[in-house]
Amino acid sequence: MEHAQKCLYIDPGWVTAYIAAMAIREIIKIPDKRLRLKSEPIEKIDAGIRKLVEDMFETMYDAPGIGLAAIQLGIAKRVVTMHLSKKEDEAKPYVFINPKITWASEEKSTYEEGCLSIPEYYEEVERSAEVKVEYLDLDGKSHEITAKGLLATCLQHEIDHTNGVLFIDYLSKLKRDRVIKKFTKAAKNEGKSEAKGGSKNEASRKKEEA
Ligand code: K1U
Ligand code: ZN
Repeated sequence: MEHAQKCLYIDPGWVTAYIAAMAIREIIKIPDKRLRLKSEPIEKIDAGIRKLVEDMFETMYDAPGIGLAAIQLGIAKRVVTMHLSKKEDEAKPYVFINPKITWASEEKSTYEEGCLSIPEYYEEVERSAEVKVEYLDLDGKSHEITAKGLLATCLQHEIDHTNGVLFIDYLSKLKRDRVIKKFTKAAKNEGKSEAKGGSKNEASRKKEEA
């Protein structure tokens, strides 16, 4: 009996820690107005910021995506996570706190971009081929990175998010209006079904499916 009790005992502290570590958050989608906010700089890298970064990685890998800005989780702080495809040279997890473009090349390059806040919509966008970006790491240490290829594209896309800019802003008004209209209609329909069938978001639906 004593043995059985020992085997069944689960430390509640460990369970709490385990649940706290598993946090896939909801990614907000257009036309959510929060995506147009200018995010605030991080003054102090504390436990809250470290937990936010963990959750951003979980959410980004789950989506799946190669980059994420905190505002896409509805949090207007200048924090970006990134992990490019394994095929790329720069394939490692990156955290950029208060990222700032300090130089952008005149030379341009075009890439077919996507956005987790505008799912399943891809369009070619022209941006600087090379950029220099200053940022802090999770220890508050300052760095400057020189990026080209997908890393340069993704950095510009994510830094745009921290300034309330979306990749559709670089498209023609016709294309932009068309995609905004489509997502506005979808959000309204979702609102109607939520009223009928409860108000579950994507994150809680995924949790139930798991
Ligand atoms: O910021 C975001 O919305 C994430 C976005 C980043 C990005 C992609 C392409 C060009 C610029 C910026 C994405 O991750 S969209 C999804 C995506 O590109 C992808 C997903 C799985 C595997 C490979 C790529
Ligand atoms: Zn995006």
